[in-house]
Amino acid sequence: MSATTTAGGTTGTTEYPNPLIPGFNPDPSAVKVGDDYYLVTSTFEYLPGIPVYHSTDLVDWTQIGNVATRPEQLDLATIPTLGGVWAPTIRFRDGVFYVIVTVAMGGGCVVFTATDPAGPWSDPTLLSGIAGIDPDLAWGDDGTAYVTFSGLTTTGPDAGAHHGVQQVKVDLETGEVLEEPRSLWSGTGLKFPEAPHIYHRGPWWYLMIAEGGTERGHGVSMARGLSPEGPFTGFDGNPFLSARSTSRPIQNTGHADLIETPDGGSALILLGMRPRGMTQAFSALGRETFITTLAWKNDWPVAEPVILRPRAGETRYSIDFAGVDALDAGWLAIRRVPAEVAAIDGGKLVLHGEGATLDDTRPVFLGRRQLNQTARVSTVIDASSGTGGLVVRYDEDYHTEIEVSGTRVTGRVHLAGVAQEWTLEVPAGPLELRMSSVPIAAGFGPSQLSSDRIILSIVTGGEETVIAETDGRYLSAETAASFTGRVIGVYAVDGTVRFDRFDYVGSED
Ligand code: 6LW
Repeated sequence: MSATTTAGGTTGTTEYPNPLIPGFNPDPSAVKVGDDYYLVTSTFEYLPGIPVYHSTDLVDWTQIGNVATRPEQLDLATIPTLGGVWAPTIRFRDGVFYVIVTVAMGGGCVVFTATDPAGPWSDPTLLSGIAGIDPDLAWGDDGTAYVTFSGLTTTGPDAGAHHGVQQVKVDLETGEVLEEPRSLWSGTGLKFPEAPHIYHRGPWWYLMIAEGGTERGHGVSMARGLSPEGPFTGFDGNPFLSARSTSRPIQNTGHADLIETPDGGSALILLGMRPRGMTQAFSALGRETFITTLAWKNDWPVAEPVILRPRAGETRYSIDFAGVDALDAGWLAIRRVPAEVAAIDGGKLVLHGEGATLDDTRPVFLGRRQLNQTARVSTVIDASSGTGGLVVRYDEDYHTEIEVSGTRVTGRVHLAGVAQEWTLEVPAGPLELRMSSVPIAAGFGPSQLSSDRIILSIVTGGEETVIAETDGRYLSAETAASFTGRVIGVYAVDGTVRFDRFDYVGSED
């Protein structure tokens, strides 16, 4: 099976499905090469870093690999939560694919290259003179390589300072920055001008940015000039795209990249969130990738609002480890690559605990993105010689799990250092664990404010036993104050823990 394939359920190519790439896939960037599209997103403390998705119609997408698959490509071992891989840009020139990205609170701005976007990708080239985030890569008509970035400093004594949108010329071969950063147009004055991209279209060079912050005030603004270095003049209609203060089901829309559609038109690929609850307060999945079409009027953009068009039917996959000999590209581990924490042996997924729990920053964990608003993940665990289980995770402070050690089962909710547990004894032997996200019951009251309910259950002798049911709002991007999204996976704390399968079914109910 391919790691992640989103297909079908479309309503015509000018009405693209949204979310375009569901689940924790923020800060998208895409490039069109011939009839092929490649798209990358942020991965923060997770590895492999930077998934690469492929499409030929902007509708159906398949994950074809990841940029950072080797430990030597990204050292995230001690990266703080919230830090790590922020906002890649993917571009193509003269047969070479480039991904430029910031390792925030860590190694800084780096560039990876590949001739095949499925990989392998190169080791990183550091661009040491770029103290900012959201680097864009573009070439002038004379071949000059420009990096345009958001001047938010994430390390050192200046951490937190924001110098607006800046630009430098670079030597991509050596990583040398060839000048001091120049300040460019930085939006209409809303906070956090970021996600800059420059484009050459007709007589104009366009500078498109996000501003307002990645929360509900997020928006997309555009400026234009006659040179890639500016000066740029802002559009009177900025921010020309935003969901702020609307009741649209897709909120936080921003951080866009401009792409040519198969019919020669224009579209924006951007991030958004699908908060649920009566006041649209809680987004279980975090920031996902969306798309909207774009028209041009007097050489200024006119964007359609980002319309929710869920793909029809369920999302369903089943991974039987007896039938696979390698981990596909959709698996995620924390601050180290999957091969360092898990292996397939004897037809089972085998994890060896190291004593770290899910409250630690480097647990033995292997997971996958929750892709739908409601979902159920089940696995069959053999914890006869170890301790481990099934968890839905935001980070080391926000997780909910079913843990098994021998015949003892513990349901646990851990929220910002506070934990509640439920325990029971079960017969020895393999045990099915289930983690379910279910919709809130209909009504108009306090409980309808939340996003979902999370049900922890086990199946013994064909009977499902609910261990606990908890409020899903505490595993949402807003509550966890997280840039990532729900990741559901298996883990080991000590000893050896084996898993037979990993089954996912989700829908947009
Ligand atoms: C990303 C930046 C942002 O680099 O968050 O809030 C960072 N906006 O555009 C991580 O997603």
